[in-house]
Amino acid sequence: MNRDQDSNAAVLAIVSLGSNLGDRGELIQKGFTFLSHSFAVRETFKTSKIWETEPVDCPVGSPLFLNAVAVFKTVVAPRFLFEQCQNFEREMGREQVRALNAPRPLDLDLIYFGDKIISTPDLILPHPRARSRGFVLGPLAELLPELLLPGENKSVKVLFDELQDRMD
Ligand code: PH2
Ligand code: MG
Ligand code: MG
Repeated sequence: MNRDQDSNAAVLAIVSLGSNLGDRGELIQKGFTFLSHSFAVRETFKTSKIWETEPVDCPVGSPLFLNAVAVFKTVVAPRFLFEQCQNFEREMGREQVRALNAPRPLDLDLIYFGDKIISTPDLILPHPRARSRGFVLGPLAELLPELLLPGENKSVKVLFDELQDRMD
């Protein structure tokens, strides 16, 4: 598989990080280091604060998550980024066969890759649930409040604020 994109222009990528098993803070930090060292074009790597969040659509009794978002420019191809993230999740101890949304040491989800729209069985871009998940939108709104996800006419900040209002 090709590591690089066809064009050599850097593209903005967004990865959401989540952990609710093991040393969550250390795992998120390891995720940041992995992403910045493996894919980011120099000096274009930003991270949100780390948020502690309630599990959403997880098995009853699941532990709280730590979540964060990383935003960076990259010249690698989206599928390469996706597959490397999956390999790193496994390196951090994630089980291959697991129950839906079971607790995990580290989850790295590719949320956005420039204006790319991809629809394959294992990789959909932009991430289909990003626009309805506070644990993605909140950290992302810190970094890119005005961003419009492809196919969406409300900014990340507006989507997050609306989600918060529905929770009240
Ligand atoms: N990830 C999920 C399902 N539910 N809930 C929170 N709070 N944080 C997550 O990262 C998360 C979730 C699927 O990967
Ligand atoms: Mg996930
Ligand atoms: Mg995932």
